[in-house]
Amino acid sequence: MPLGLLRFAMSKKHPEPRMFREPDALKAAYDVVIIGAGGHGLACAYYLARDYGITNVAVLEQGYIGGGNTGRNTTIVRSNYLTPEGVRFYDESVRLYKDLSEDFDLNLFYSERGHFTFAHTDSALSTMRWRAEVNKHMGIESEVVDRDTIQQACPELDLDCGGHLPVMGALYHAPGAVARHDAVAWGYGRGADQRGVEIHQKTRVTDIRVEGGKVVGVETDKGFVRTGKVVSAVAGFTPRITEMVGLRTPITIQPLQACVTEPLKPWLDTILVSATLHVYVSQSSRGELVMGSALDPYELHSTRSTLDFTESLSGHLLDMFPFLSEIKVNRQWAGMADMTPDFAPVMGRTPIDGFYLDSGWGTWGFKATPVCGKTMSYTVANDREHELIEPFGLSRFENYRLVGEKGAASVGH
Ligand code: PYC
Repeated sequence: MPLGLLRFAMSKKHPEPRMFREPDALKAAYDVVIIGAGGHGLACAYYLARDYGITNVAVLEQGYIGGGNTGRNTTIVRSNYLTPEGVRFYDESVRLYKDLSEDFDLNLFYSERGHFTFAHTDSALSTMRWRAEVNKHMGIESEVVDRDTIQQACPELDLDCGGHLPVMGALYHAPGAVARHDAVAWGYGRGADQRGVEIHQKTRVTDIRVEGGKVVGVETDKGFVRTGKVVSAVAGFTPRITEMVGLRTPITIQPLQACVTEPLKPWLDTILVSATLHVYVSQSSRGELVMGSALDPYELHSTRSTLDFTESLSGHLLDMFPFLSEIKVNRQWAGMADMTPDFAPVMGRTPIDGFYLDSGWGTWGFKATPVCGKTMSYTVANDREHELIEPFGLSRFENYRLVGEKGAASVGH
């Protein structure tokens, strides 16, 4: 490294501003406490401060910013869902994502790639048609395409998948995109911090105090803080938080694993999903193939990775792209997916006054980040559900008003 550059780097004359302050001790009281400094919690804090002027907010994080599911996904953004409720909700998220880099003045590497979900059977093709019709009806760009169109978009693909499960067609969704996941959390964190929100990392919530059916504060490993409003945005830790307030939900936790290969020259510029082969894959701006598969088929509160996952995913990837057989897998990881019976989220107020849930993300929390921030901040500020999240209340499980979204999962779970 040239000496001049090293001297510049070490000099105190040009300090690089840090992205966030590190606040000292917790204050005695906040207007709102948000549990979880992932994308969702930070987005809620950001919009509370920016849109409602509510800045006396603490975001409490047991680990570090974006270290949970925000940093443990495959960064896909899309809105080609199955139910009108889901389509409307995720479409707003896609709309917000498009402007986010400019909004933050931070490059999120938001990259529209087009998203193909393959159908290998007649019944899968009819679900794709169903989704395409719902999508088009709601103004979303989605259409069923034939084999030639897929082959043109990705000449490297073996459409017959080694003769095992030929691709018959696909649902094509032009706005499908990828973005840099950790930068999404940093952007929201920095924006919230600049507006006065405190982000306390390495601060664990140990209990939530409820008196007379109302939240009055949270216990943490750094002391008690008073607050009348607590937002839980902790994905895979949701059952631990809801237990603190004595709330029962049908949320269960299952690991969702993913991995990346060594970097390759750019060759894959679309996002490809095969529900039947349990594969989704895209190429990152660094050249790595980012890929994942179905949920681990059991309940487990853990982020351990398994060889079994990598072996089976690699086998299926090779059905699609035999020429990748010499490529190395560089890293793998797991998130803890908070699953609901109908694959729709659980959002909004709860029977405990002042306790709000942003949960039930299953396998699509990352793509919902901006719309969650917008709708949860509205709900907390106004004590009334934002209209986009009205269908996703916890009470739907008692009232038999489920929002069946399983057919929109990338892969069969
Ligand atoms: O729903 O697009 C998706 C997805 C990709 C990875 C996990 N879920």
